[in-house]
Amino acid sequence: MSKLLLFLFTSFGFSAFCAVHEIKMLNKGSDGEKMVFEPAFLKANVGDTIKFLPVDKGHMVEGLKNPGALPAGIKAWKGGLNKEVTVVLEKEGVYLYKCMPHMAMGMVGLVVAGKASNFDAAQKVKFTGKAKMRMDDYLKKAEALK
Ligand SMILES: [Cu+2]
Repeated sequence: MSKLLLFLFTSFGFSAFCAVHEIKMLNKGSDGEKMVFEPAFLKANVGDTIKFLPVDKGHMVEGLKNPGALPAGIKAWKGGLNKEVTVVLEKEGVYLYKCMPHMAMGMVGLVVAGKASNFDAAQKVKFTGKAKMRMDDYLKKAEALK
């Protein structure tokens, strides 16, 4: 009996409550934009897992170290070039990340886990050029989840 319950709990626990989301690192997105994460804006839940997939070569992903770019207590991760990276969304809030080699081409992204509770701080992180244009768009979507 207890084994059965444990089985039900673990299998349902993972499938029903903790989703795995894939974000592709691409030279060209499905909308024709160059050097993108897809999707670059993602709404997920606390406890979910994000898998960054190096579909095209030459990309990497790292969490921004700027104050407020990640929920309090989350350490910025840094993936290697052409490496798959798994990030568990352990805390509620906004997670800002980038591909260092293509930051100037606007290769940035944003995940919200649950509510965008650190939105005001995340909004203060400075971006320039194309990265700013894209991030402003993602932030607008995140603002609705405050
Ligand atoms: Cu890149």
